[in-house]
Amino acid sequence: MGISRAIVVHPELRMDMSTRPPEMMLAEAVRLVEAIGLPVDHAMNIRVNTPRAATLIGEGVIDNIALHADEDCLIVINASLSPVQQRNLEQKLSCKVIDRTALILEIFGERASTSAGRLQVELAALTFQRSRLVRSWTHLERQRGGGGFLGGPGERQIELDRRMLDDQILRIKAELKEVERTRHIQRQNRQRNETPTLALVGYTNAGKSTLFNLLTGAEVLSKDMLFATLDPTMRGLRLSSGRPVVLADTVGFISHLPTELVEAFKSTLEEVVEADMLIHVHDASSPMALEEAEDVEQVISSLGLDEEEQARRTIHVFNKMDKIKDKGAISGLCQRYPDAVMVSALTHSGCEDLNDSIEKFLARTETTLNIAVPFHLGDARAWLHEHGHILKTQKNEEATEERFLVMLSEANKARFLSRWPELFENRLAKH
Ligand SMILES: Nc1nc2c(ncn2[C@@H]2O[C@H](COP(=O)(O)OP(=O)(O)OP(=O)(O)O)[C@@H](O)[C@H]2O)c(=O)[nH]1
Ligand SMILES: [Mg+2]
Repeated sequence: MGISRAIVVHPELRMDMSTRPPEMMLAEAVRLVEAIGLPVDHAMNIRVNTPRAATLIGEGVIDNIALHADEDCLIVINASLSPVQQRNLEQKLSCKVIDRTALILEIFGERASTSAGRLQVELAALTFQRSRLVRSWTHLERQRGGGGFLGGPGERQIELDRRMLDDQILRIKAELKEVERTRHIQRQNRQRNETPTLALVGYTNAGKSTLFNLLTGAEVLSKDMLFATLDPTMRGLRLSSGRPVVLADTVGFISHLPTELVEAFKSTLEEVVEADMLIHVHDASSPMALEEAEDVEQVISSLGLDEEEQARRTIHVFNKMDKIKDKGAISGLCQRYPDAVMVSALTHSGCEDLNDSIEKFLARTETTLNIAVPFHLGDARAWLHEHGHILKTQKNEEATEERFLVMLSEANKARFLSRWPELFENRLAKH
């Protein structure tokens, strides 16, 4: 029989500095298990005053779990287990036991659908496995009988496992490099086009994909499930002023995101933080919205965007406002992010405000030029249409020239200037 149901245990560890109430942590762990399609039979919070080296949790609790468990059961411990602890628990309970990191890896493994995504998950899983081999060195020491196909007789199995994992890790890293090279070229092309890229970031289930679909008309899976999205999607769209931008939807974050995953997904995530603008989507209806925001900011910091740079490049969106009956309930969030835009991706309320806020943000990094282009310079006019954000055009009476009120990024302004310097002589005026 395979595994058909799960028991979730959240050990409340005293050294855990988390500000979240344990029942919230437990509820999130249950949702993580549901994200791999397993029904949760029992969920329990347990207080662990002295973590046991051999099993983490005490005998009494193990007996209690055993009352509900059988071999069709997966036991999920919402903490980090050492390989020894995991093995001992499996022996005592006679069923499969995994910890939070293994669970999240499992979800990612199910979701990955692009080749890059699959490689990244595989890399994370192998790194995780390898770290466990090293840590459990003294406990997992086994001899492999002679004639094993993996190596000479008498060689330690663990060394073979380690070597095999290292080989696989190297192979995957090489494959990933190739994928990254292609993506890098695509990114460079986008940058050359100067179409600004906006990336949706946020805690898992905040509503990023719903908002993405609403803004772009795409049909990315949005679902009431943790980690519905794994692989990034990009779509072009026009803001209401007609200005083109590229919007990116991507994987959501969670508290205690396994470091192996952050490391393996670094290139995907770096692409996110390299966007010209980050749209941090908050689930305003979550009682843990502030803590979730902190987790998101921490992951982004770990990718190299310090607090100041993040603040400069991010706008905040409070989503699911349709669920908020009393604004007092989100006063903490409002205090922390006073300029946030309030929307509901479900009822579409606040979308115009979001549009305006994006336009305003982009305008901050651009200069507005008022420039007259002689009619015969068709290529200059076409260039402005392609690369600039045109606010207004007007032909003169004789129809010999067209005046543009246009917003250009600094880089594009320099390009235009070097190509058509004559247009700037005596004509350039800051709007
Ligand atoms: N009530 C309400 N529900 C919303 C809103 N926006 C999204 N949802 C729901 O929230 C759930 C999660 O939405 P997604 O768009 O999949 O969230 P996500 O941020 O992309 O999540 P991951 O991809 O898992 O990180 C879905 O059930 C949506 O229907 C909203 O404005 N109001
Ligand atoms: Mg999503």
